[in-house]
Amino acid sequence: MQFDVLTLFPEMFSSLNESIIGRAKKNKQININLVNVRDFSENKHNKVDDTPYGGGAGMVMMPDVVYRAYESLNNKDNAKVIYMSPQGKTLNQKKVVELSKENHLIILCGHYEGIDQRVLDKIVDEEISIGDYVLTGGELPAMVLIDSVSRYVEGVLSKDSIKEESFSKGLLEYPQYTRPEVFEGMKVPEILLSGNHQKIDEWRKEQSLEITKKKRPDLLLNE
Ligand code: 4GS
Repeated sequence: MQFDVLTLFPEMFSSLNESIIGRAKKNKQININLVNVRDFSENKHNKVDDTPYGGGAGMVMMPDVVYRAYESLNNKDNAKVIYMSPQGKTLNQKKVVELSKENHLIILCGHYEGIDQRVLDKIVDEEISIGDYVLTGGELPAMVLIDSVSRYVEGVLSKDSIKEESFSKGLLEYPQYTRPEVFEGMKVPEILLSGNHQKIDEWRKEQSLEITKKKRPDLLLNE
């Protein structure tokens, strides 16, 4: 899967070189193309933002600079353009699965007070928020989107992980335990040592359901 990211801070995305997403990049299961919007400033000081018309605090990213950065991608396969913004629909797992079926996404990250509305109107297909709080930029949200969507790209996770996840669809995870068998006087639940895989599956399913009822009953109502 191809991700193109339009950002003023491409270096922030170096965290995607670690762990599972780093491996997916090395294995060419995903490709993340970082486009530095600043490279498309035609100003001698590489200026990318200006003060807002009408006054007010902060700076606004200029529409022509963002547009040139977008145009440099030659979006010929008509990839969906996503703008990370608190005004978008809040990301959930259903949306993540839906987006993982695309083979190319373009993600636009705003910084400062935001981006001139005219270029958003011209190029953005969909706005997505990662939650109801205000960040300094869309870079962390873009990384959240790339991470969550990449998990569903063929080969990124093991077949077993995918199977387990679809088995407990929409529920919270059951508790996990590893060695030692006794930690600070607390024993691992006996059933997990029994070797009875059918009973273990039943126990885990029941734990998932109970934990979800107790901590996030709202998830049980969502389809
Ligand atoms: C989010 C969010 C966000 C809003 C970007 C203020 C800089 C900032 N983006 N989900 N301007 N929450 N963006 O806070 O996506």
